[in-house]
Parts: sequence; C-alpha cells; structure tokens
Amino acid sequence: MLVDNITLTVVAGKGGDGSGHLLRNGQTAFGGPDGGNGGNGGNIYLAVSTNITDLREFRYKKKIVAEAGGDGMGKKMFGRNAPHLTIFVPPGTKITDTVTGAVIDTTSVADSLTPILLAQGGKGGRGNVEFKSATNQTPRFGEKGGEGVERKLFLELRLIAEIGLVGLPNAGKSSLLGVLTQATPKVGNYPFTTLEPTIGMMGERPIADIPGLIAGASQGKGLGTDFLRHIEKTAMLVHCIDLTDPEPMKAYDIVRGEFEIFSKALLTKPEIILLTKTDLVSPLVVKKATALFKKLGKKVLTCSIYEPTSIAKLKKALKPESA
Ligand SMILES: Nc1nc2c(ncn2[C@@H]2O[C@H](COP(=O)(O)OP(=O)(O)OP(=O)(O)O)[C@@H](O)[C@H]2O)c(=O)[nH]1
Ligand SMILES: [Mg+2]
Repeated sequence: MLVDNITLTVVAGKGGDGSGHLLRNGQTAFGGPDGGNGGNGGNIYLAVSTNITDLREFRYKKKIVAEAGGDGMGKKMFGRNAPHLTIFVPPGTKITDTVTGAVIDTTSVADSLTPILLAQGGKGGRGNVEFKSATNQTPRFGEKGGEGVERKLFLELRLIAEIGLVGLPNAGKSSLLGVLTQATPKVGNYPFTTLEPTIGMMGERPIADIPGLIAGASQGKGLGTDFLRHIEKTAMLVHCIDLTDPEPMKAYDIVRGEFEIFSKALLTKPEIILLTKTDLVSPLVVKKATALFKKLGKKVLTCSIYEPTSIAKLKKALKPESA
C-alpha cells in the first residue's frame, strides 16, 4: 500500500549539562572549579534519497529523537557531542511544519545532496571553569544544557508519476497498469476497486493508477478527488473510457469536469484517449466511438487487455518521444 501522508515529530538532542565540579585529589582538598562543558545535542537533518519511494518507514515511527550531548565532568572533561541524525525521504515529499506553517518541498532539492537542518540540537552547558571570575573564584554551578528543538511535521508524498491513468470507475485502469507494468493492482468488476493510488514501472517510467472519479467527486462523492494531486505532475494522462458504456462522451466529460474543479492544469496536460474493452463490443461501436473522440483533436487509441497487439501499440504511444 502506498503511504502518502504522515505526521512526524522530530526532537533534536538536549545539550549536556556543564559540570560544577571542584578539584579534589590527594594534594588538593579545596581546589578551584574544574567542571567541563556539556556536549551539544544531536541535530536532525532531512535528506532526499532516490532509493526510497514511499513514507512507509514513518508509519510506526512517529517520533524521532536525537541523542543528548554528554554532561561535562570534573578534570575539565567535556561531555561528548551527540551524533546527528538524518532522516531520508523520497523525492517529491512536501514537509510542512504544523506549528509555523513553514514548507519544505523536496522536489526542488531532489538533486541536492546537502541535508537540510530540521531541528537544532541544544547547546552544551558551560562548566564552572568558564564562570570563574575575580568576584567569584569558586563558582559551584554548571550551566544546564539547552533543550533540543522540537518540531511537528506533516509529510506528504506527491508521487512523481510520468503517466497517469484516469477515468470513471470500472474503466479498466488497474487492468491496464497490470499489463503495462509489473504491478499487480487489484482488479474487480465493480466501481472503486482501487482505493489508493498505485504506481507501476513501465521500464523506467512510473505510471500511476488512481481510483475512479465520478460526477460530484470534487464535492466528496465516491472517493473524492484528493488523490488527483498524485497526477498533478505527470507529463501525460491516459484517459480510459469503457466502450461498453452507452454514453462514452459523457463519461469523458464527467471526468474532465472534475479536473476543472480540482486543477485546471490537468485539463491542458497532453492526453491520450484510450477506448477500452474492445473485445466486448462490435467493431462498429469501436469505429463510431473512435470517430467521435477524434473530433476533439486528440490522440485516440483503442485496446483490450486480451489483445496484445493493442497493448503493444499503447506502449509505443507512451514512450517519451511520442509524448
Ligand atoms: N473484457 C474485458 N474486460 C476488461 C478489460 N479491461 C478491464 N476489464 C474488466 O473490467 C473490470 C474493471 O477493471 P478494473 O481494471 O478494476 O477497472 P478500474 O478502472 O481500475 O476500476 P476502479 O478501480 O474501480 O476505478 C474488471 O472486471 C476487469 O476484468 C478488457 O480489456 N476487456
Ligand atoms: Mg482500479
């Protein structure tokens, strides 16, 4: 299953406390201050990794806490600085600070290897050595280490699919994903078989199969339109239309109508109109529907998942150079 929304708390490490130790040894009964500084708490960084494709890792790991710095000790010994932590997210993850509203969109830093500081660790407290002055030669206290920064984050993964399969429920989108890629999405002869976007790889090209849209989806009917954000960045859409539908153009208009409300950018994306399930209708129905959709001035293809030649043609049309 594709995990695409996650809340996560990150807490940087606390700084170690400075020591208030006074020198004591065989020779010295009442020595001066010799307390060392505390170490700094660990920072938490964010980095993008193309080896990760989803946010699954954070599903059960709701809180990430970096280690505290070591406390300072006598003999002017400094506490150790805590190691930093880096959390890795897939490219395309949008991170929102739920308190400040600040946003980090990793699509823009996808190529950068520089981790981003999410939460600064607390600074180590100073030991009493640093507080020695003319007026107070024997400070008996050490400074407390600073608290690490805590942030509550909302992570949202926008799948960067290159091709999006769209259409009414039952149009055959998932069946197509199954024949175009190695993915094995659930296929069923009923609406809303697909509940969450699924991605499959056609060679190196990610294809997203999304749930079906119905009239009123933008008002929350069916499964809504929220998942459309997964195909906002695709280079191309394949609009699947079931040829057994007596009103194929209406099917097309319903889906486009929902696009218009969700995001007009979807309307202007390059698109292939794919008339599906040719094996279930007569050649005349295929011909008529093809002529009808050609009038829109778009590329129209027909297919059946049971006719390999039609699938081969579709694959060819989905190659980048033909986009
Ligand atoms: N005969 C025939 N049946 C098909 C073809 N493509 C899909 N189907 C059938 O149509 C039904 C719906 O297919 P799905 O792939 O689940 O459709 P979907 O568009 O993903 O549906 P939702 O996930 O509900 O939006 C299933 O019973 C499929 O077996 C086809 O080319 N020919
Ligand atoms: Mg489906």
